[in-house]
Amino acid sequence: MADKQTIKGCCPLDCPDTCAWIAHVEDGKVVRVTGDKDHPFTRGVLCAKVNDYPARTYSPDRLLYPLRRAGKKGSGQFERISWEEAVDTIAARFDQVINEHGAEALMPVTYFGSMGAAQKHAPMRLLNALGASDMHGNICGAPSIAILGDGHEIGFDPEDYIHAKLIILWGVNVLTTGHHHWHFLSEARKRNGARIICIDPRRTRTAAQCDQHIAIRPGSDAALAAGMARILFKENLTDLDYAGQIAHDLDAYREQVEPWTPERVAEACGIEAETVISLARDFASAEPAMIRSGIGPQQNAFGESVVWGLSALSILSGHARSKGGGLSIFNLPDINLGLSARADLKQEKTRSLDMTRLSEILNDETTANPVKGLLVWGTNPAVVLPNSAEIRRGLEREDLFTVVLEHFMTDTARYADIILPSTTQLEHFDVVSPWGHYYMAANNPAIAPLGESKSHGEIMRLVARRMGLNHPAMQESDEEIAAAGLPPELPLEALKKEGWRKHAPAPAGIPAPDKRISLAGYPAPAATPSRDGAAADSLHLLTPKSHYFLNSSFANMARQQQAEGGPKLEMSSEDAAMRNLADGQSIVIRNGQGTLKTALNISENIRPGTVSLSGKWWSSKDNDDAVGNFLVPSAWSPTGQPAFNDVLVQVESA
Ligand SMILES: Nc1nc2c(c(=O)[nH]1)N[C@H]1C(S)=C(S)[C@@H](COP(=O)(O)OP(=O)(O)OC[C@H]3O[C@@H](n4cnc5c(=O)[nH]c(N)nc54)[C@H](O)[C@@H]3O)O[C@H]1N2
Ligand SMILES: Nc1nc2c(c(=O)[nH]1)N[C@H]1C(S)=C(S)[C@@H](COP(=O)(O)OP(=O)(O)OC[C@H]3O[C@@H](n4cnc5c(=O)[nH]c(N)nc54)[C@H](O)[C@@H]3O)O[C@H]1N2
Ligand code: SF4
Ligand SMILES: [Mo]
Repeated sequence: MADKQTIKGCCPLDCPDTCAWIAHVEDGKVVRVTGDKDHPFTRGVLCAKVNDYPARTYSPDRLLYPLRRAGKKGSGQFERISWEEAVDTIAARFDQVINEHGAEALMPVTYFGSMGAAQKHAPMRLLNALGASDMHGNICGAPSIAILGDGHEIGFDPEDYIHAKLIILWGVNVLTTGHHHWHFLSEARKRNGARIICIDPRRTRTAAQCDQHIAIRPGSDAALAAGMARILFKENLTDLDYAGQIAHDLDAYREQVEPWTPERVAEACGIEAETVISLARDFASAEPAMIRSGIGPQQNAFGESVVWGLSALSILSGHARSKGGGLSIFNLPDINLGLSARADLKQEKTRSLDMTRLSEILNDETTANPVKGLLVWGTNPAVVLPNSAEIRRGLEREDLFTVVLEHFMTDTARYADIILPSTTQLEHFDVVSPWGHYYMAANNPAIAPLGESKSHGEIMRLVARRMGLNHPAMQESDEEIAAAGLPPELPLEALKKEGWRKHAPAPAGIPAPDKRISLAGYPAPAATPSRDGAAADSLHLLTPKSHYFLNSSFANMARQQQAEGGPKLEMSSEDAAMRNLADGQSIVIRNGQGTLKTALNISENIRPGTVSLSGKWWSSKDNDDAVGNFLVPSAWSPTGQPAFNDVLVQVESA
């Protein structure tokens, strides 16, 4: 008889849903993972990306041994070495960088490949103790982080979606990017007859399930929000009593939106004036209405104008004060797992580098203190950052010593000097804090690490010991590292045993008069700057999330690749006819930044003038180099969001 066990764990990926899973172990092998039936979001199902997660863990392509570069950077040629040799090399090279250039010449490059506190933050503990440069910047939703910092409410308990009477899905593809939220939206439909309206240049999987789809021109959402606010003011559809208690500049805001007549909005957004008017009225009259917004509309040169505009609608209408009303972008438990990184270990304040500007950081030859050593983990910058060609050029530098912690030979790992094999979520302990609901989750390891893979906590401990760092924090266990940010009311032991526990933040309430916020900070832009001087036949390129990949994760997995069906550019039949292009044919997408070759997919699901290349494909897999970020120039919004969705291209037959 097989020895069977079930282990409570959770998905580590950068996704709003943070599912709780059960790992089914038979004779020491995970045979499957299933969603936890009792978890209020997971409800027994994972998703199209993750439901075969053991295939990732047991993949024949998995990196299981330390590797040293044995060819040109980027060539992917490596040789196996022992852990001892790998750790010795890293310690010696980091020491050399510190002695010759100072510790700030070491730079962390990390994102949310794993959102687990230990996987995400343990390596930072090492760099903090060494006095390396700090890292900041957000490649995902910088405007949302900025507006949070300014005191706006951009989240509420998504379990309250069921109370909404009208739901606007504003630039979010829920059924692909966080499908467990759909349950609560459709519950609102069932209970209250709530209408669901989707605003997206593409007719997505989500838009197809909505009652109304407004195929807006990309980059014009702030104009629509301003136009709606103008109607709210004009038709007395505002809750000025409430709004005045929240914001201090209602008059300035009213003036700011005054020029946005329905006709002008219609022109900017490529929609009907009637649509603007009815949307504003429907939104105002529902009791309550909610807006759930995603990341797509923020990823342009003025993402702040979008999130500030949506927050203004939530406040002016008064919906923010009702259960199930208001704005939902990030729904965050009030917990700071970042404490696991132990910033307090730094002896002195160090400079902080913006990871979204990695191409500049690596290639700037004039800087007084260039980066000479990189520690990369939980991210694939050669694929996910703008200006991919320049990122790769920077990573090729012979004087740069790069260490990458990875599961697979990603495009980034190919540029490493040393690659260390990381454990997957089935092989280590961790704690995950979600960004789309309030259920904290623990991940118990289901099996021992495969091959010679190690958790990031273990890697930190090894290198720290070798480098003579003897602060007790440098030898804490993974569980201790993961628990560093847990509050007393959420003890680690309880979380481990129960698997997950809700930890909602306290309600925001009405601020003191001198703490009121501003609505008028980021006006809607009068015109889209990237269109100035653009050729008449330019198309607006979007690079949204794909259904079967999680950013660039899983783009190397056979099942997910097959389901995704290969990289293809989605284009309207109108645009294809103008260019004499046929469905399925090979095409070239180009702009001043770069050139890509893909297949063409003629589709009625995208508005004319806009094209879309979904999925973060790798160039090291046979897929025509369809790395969208070869076409994305270095451009940022005012608070530092890379403008991934603010790109113009030309398309022609290959
Ligand atoms: N399957 C899957 N799920 C994921 C991810 C994944 O890669 N794959 N990634 C995860 C991550 S990191 C994140 S941040 C979330 C993101 O979740 P979402 O925000 O839902 O994802 P995106 O595809 O970036 O953008 C959503 C939609 O915005 C639209 N859009 C683009 N530009 C504009 C615009 O100017 N205006 C409007 N109104 N719409 C616009 C796109 O067409 C797209 O359908 O998803 C998470 N979940
Ligand atoms: N053009 C364009 N660019 C984009 C976006 C877009 O929509 N369009 N989306 C942006 C957004 S929203 C985001 S969030 C970023 C995402 O960018 P990233 O955070 O870089 O996301 P991934 O591409 O999934 O890369 C994560 C890497 O971490 C690795 N990983 C996962 N778990 C572990 C672990 O436990 N240990 C180790 N060592 N590695 C692990 C995976 O193998 C993978 O290579 O991309 C951004 N870039
Ligand atoms: S990627 Fe998201 S939806 Fe899929 S299992 Fe992980 S948390 Fe759940
Ligand atoms: Mo993201």
